[in-house]
Amino acid sequence: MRHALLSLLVLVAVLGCSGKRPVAPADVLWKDGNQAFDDEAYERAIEQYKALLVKLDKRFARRYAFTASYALSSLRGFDYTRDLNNLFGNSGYLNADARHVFALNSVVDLPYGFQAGFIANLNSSQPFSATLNGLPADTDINGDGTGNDLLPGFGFNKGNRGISVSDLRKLVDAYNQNFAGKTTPRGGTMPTVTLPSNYQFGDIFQSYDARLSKNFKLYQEKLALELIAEVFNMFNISNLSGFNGRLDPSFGQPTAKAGQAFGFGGPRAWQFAGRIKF
Ligand SMILES: [Ca+2]
Repeated sequence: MRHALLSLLVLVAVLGCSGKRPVAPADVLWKDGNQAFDDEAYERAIEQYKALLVKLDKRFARRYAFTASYALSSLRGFDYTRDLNNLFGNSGYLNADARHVFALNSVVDLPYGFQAGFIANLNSSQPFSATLNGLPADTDINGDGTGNDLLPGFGFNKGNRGISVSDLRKLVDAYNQNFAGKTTPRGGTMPTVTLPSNYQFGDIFQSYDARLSKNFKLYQEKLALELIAEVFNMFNISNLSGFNGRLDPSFGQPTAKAGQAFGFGGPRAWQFAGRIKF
C-alpha cells in the first residue's frame, strides 16, 4: 500500500489569472482612418483565460499506470462583429471556451503477456449564440448596418453558459410579442421566429480509445514480434459540431462531425498492426 501511494503524484495548479492579452481586429485598435492608435481600445480589448488544473500521475507499479487530468477553465473576450456602434458591447465566453476538460491515459499488464491501454477524452459543449435570420435590413435591430444581430435577451455566447434550451423558448415568445412585425432602424420588418421542434445548442465531445497487444519471443531475447489491436472511438459516439445558431428551420442542427483522424473522436475505427523488435 505504501509503495502504491508513493507512486502517485498529484498536481494542482491555477493557470492564467494574469494571462490577459489585448486582442482585437486592427480596425478596433486604430482610429481616424488608421492614423492614430486607440490606446483606450487597446486597454479594453482583453481576452482572459483562467483555469484550475488537477492531475493525477500514477507511475508504472503493480502492473498498471495512469495519468488523469481535469481542467476547469474559462476564456472570455468580446465579439466585435455584433454591434459596430458599440464594439465592446458584447462581452462573454469565446468560442474556444471549454468549461470542463478531462483526459485519462492508462496502461495495464494482463496475464499471459497481454498489455492493455485505454484513453478517454471528454470536453463540455462550446458556448453558443442565437441570431435572427432573414434579410439583413429585417434583422438589424441595433441599426449598425449589419444583419447578424443576437436574439434580444440572449446575449453573446450565453447558450450552454447560463441560457438553456427552455430559456430560449421564453426569449423567442417575448421577441415575437415585443419585436416581430415592427420596423427596424433600416426600414425592414422584424421577422417572426418559429423554433424547430428539436434543437440543441451543442454536443459534449467524448472519445474512448483502447489498445490490446501481446509480445511473442521469436529468438532468445533478441527478436520479438508484437501484435497490436486498437479501436478508436469504441462506442462510436457522433461528436456533432457546427450547430447552426441562425433562427431558421435548421436552427440548432449540427453541420459537422469530428474528423476521421485516429484518436480525435471520428467514426469508430479499428487498426491492427504487427511490430518486429530486435
Ligand atoms: Ca445589427
